[in-house]
Amino acid sequence: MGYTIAQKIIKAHLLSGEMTVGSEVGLKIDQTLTQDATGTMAYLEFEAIGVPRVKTEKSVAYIDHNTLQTGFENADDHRFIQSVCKKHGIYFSRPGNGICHQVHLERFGKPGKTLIGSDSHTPTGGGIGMLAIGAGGLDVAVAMGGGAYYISMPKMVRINLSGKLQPWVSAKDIILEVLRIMSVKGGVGKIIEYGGEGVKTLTVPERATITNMGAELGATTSVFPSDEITKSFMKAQGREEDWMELSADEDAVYDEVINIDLSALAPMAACPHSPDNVKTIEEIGPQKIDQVCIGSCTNSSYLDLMRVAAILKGKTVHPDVSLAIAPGSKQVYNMLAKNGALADIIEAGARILECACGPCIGMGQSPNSKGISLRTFNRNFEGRSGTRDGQIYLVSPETAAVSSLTGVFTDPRTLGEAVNIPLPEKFDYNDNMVLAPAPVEEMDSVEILRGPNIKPYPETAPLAENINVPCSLKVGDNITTDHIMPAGAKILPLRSNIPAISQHCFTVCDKDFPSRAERLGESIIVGGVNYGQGSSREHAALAPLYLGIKAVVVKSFARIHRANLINAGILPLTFLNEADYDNIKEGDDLSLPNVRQRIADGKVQLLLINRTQGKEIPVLCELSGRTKDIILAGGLLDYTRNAK
Ligand code: MIC
Ligand code: SF4
Repeated sequence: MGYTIAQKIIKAHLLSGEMTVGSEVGLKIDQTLTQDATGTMAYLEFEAIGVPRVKTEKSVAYIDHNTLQTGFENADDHRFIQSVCKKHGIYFSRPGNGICHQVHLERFGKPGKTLIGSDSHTPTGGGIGMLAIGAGGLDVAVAMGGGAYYISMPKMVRINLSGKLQPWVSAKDIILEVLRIMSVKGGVGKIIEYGGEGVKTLTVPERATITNMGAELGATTSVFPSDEITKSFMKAQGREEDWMELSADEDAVYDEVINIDLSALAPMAACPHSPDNVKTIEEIGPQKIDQVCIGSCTNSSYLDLMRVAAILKGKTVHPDVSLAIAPGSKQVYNMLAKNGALADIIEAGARILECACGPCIGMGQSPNSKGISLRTFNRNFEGRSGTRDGQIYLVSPETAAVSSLTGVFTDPRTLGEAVNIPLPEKFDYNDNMVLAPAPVEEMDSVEILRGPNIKPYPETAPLAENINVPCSLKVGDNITTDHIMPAGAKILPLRSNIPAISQHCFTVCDKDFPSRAERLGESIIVGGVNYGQGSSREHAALAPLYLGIKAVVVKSFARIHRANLINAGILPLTFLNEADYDNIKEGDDLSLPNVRQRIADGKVQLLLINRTQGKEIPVLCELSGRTKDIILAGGLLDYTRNAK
């Protein structure tokens, strides 16, 4: 039996476990990336692990999220990360160099290698045939220290692409179609591989748009083959020697196959407030819009922005629309500046931002009240834009650009004949904004620079014998990490300060939650399906840890968040019978008797007693040998320290 692309990479990196679906596999990690909003914590954790020099082939730290710098906090974090990188062997991509996923694809990613990143959109690297996975900061810290990264062996999904996109229909429309078919939880426990004749019609930046937004399916990762198209992209980046061919075997077996005819696709939008709430632009109709934002790690490549510039050239943005554009990297920005496309964009009236995440994470450009904003980004969760009642639609750069001119939702196919924008034979690359670490012999003299807002990792304790605590919060289905630990310009500066940021935990759902949890001392949270979807931010586990959350009981979890809860020593429990969700109310007194002993004995089923309602609720605590030991120890940091 042949192997899929992902199975080939996993096999070549397998340190422990067997490649049977659902069983835990430990992988050797070749590369890591961090960004600044998760990076400070990840490097504090790396320091706590105590390994002097990273053991990966390449580790890169990017500064791209917290670049508004409305106070000293972010600048201090940047300086801290820069000094850690210099000392411990990590490359440092300076603020201004671009968004981690875009830059990593351009300059560092390699087909056939493994990459984990403390950001959920790390699978962007799958666009060049990497096995690139989003993870919590602590998992990245452990991998930098030479430890394995563990996943449960995913199912394999093959998406066969046939035909060719019509003019003005875009790679974004392909992934929106996949989201329409599979939903935001359809990819959980799966790796999505693309194949078929249609793959040959897609350039690397287009493939990367698709693998990037595979994160919104809840998938472990997404991957394209590495072929001649990949080779010419890497050659144009001056990195031909980093290329290798990689494709699935003819007789590879997939658990699920989906067929998509590219020629049948139309421009689409993910409507508020979920990336899988997909409609065609035609179905939405010519509704008035207020704002357009173009950029983010999904759609900010040279190709995307050249298409946007071609649409805007010689025109003026509609008087009722604000258009903001953030190129994905310095390379892209610079090339647009040199070839005149930037002038076309400026001339049309766009508001040009620095190359960073910006509005995607609510760092500026929040829309007006009830404002309809078309964005080329990947997430439209409620409130994420910084405007609580903002109506965010996720669209392609082509749909965004043409709509910014007309002031209403507009199908870009109305533009008529397509413009042909070939990828350059040579990108204008220059790594002058990437700082190499100090040589080993100088590392001891590098001083780590810590600002006053940088606080230590919260206190942990080994799992207690019994848990007798109330339910402090009950939430519904599809709770995102943006609900649990909101981001945005006001809260992001607190990412290095868990006591302070925890005061914002769950305030989107219930503004009194932090004070109530603190008053109760210790408590349990109850939730519905796909709890914790979205970001990899471990703050969505560390803030609850700080607020005394001992367990989270839900119908089902999103992958990265579940791993982050375990890493933080919080019990991730699922209802054996989903209907029992109705048997707990906020404020009920709950018990998990003999919980430590039962988990130590390897019991999967535990008893949750609702003492207020006098009900016994069976719950599942599915842990492997390793994750069991992590939970017993009180989290991955203690487990790793104890193992030393
Ligand atoms: C996001 O898009 O939600 C983020 C901000 O990039 C997060 C990381 C974070 O919260 O810092 C992610 O996707 O993991
Ligand atoms: Fe940055 Fe947005 Fe991409 Fe997250 S999704 S890495 S915030 S651009």
